[in-house]
Amino acid sequence: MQLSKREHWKPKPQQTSKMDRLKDKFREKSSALRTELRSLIKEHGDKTVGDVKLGQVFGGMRGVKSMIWETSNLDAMEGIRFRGYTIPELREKLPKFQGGKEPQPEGLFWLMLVDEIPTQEDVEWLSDEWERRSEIPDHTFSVLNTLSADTHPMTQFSIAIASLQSNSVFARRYASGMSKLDYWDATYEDAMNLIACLPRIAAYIYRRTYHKGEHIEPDHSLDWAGNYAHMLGCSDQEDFKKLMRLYLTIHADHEGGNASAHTVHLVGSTLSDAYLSFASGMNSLAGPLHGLANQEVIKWVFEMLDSLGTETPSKEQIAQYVNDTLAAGKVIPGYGHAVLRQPDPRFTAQRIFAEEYIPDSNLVQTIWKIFDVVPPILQGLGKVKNPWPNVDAHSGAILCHYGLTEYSYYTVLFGVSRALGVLAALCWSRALGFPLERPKSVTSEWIKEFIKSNS
Ligand code: CMX
Repeated sequence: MQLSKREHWKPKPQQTSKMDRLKDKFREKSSALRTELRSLIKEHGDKTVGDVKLGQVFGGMRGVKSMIWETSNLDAMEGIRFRGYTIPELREKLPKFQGGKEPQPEGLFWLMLVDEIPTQEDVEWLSDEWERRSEIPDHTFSVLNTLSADTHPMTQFSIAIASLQSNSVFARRYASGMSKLDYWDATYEDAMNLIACLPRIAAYIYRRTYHKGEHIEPDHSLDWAGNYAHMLGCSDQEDFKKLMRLYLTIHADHEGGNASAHTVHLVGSTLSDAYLSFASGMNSLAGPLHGLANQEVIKWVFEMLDSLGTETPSKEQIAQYVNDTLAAGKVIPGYGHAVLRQPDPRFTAQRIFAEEYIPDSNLVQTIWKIFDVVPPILQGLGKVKNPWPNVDAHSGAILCHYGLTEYSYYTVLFGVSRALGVLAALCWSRALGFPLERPKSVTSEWIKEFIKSNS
């Protein structure tokens, strides 16, 4: 057989928009930074930015500076800043949907990608652009339909994302011989297309799993988050849409070292496209020490309420249940963090929302009582570095109020949001020409020899 006649995998060609104000801005900013960083690395590449201790080698690499992540930065005491802005600042400065109070995730994506607060018009453009790109291939729905309804929603989500990969612009252009300098362009197209498709896919998974496959058609007049809320079909729709705008903003990014972001970065460094990289990141988010903690929190709270036989437990009852959980050798879900050493501002943002919209909810009030009870108990153990609540401690109670009680689904919501940060960061990794990630591992034998020769 002739070489050229051999069967060769070719994804379908796709149309891309010629007028793209966000892409034009990204091109300009990223090419300037790329040039600047090249000369910075040439001149300062030998400087040391930190030492690695043996405890860090065994301890999950906490604090080891080893990656560039442009879109956000995490401070142990202050929490997350997205391009320098705290969550309260984002709530104030990012454009809102039709005069509402909550920021639109579109605005945060714009900010993370090009380091500028967008105008209202920019955000409307981006909403329309994602709407234009949101067509989902039939085979993705077919793939989902073949999965048994008891397949965990995160597994369904990951499979659906991987099934979209046949649309990858990056994979198609790479297969036909793309220049390295164009990697960012194809990645940008994939990131925009993938983000555009996520609400519909995620809502489809929810409705097929919990609502007998009775799907709700998208509402093309809505924004990205509002349309997702609409397709989920929860009660008190207007407030639920507001919640989703906030939720999908605050979960979007948490610098690069967290497990899901780092997974996307690592897999992406092999030049796997955005679909494969993001699906991998979602498999990482699905672990109970990471994103799945949002499901674990509310499950643990419901089990506590069932075992106490009340919907309004006292702080003393909660303290006893917390101690029992710890005595059984389990963690308190929603508490602790690998980096943070204060209450997570994402917890606080949700608390402020709940104080305004649903202060009388028994479940929400239980979350607030748990907040009063758990930190001193964890502190008393003497080993927990951060006794404070993280983002996952609050979300379930608010979602339950709006009728989204199926907690096995919660990590999918987190994942839809997380796409914004990790895919904006992947565009930067491609634009800045980051290489294949390949740290050094050592054996425990090597460590013992190292200690011997250094003592
Ligand atoms: N309940 C009980 N024990 C806890 C604890 C908690 N919430 N948080 C930490 N600890 C324990 C650890 O299990 C560890 O115990 P051992 O030494 O016996 O193994 C000890 O305290 C020291 O851990 P640490 O250094 O404080 O925490 P890590 O950086 O190792 O782990 C995290 C961080 C998030 C995995 C951990 O705090 C935890 O398991 N929390 C509960 C799960 C959770 O809420 N995860 C979501 C995090 C946010 C996210 O990524 O979405």
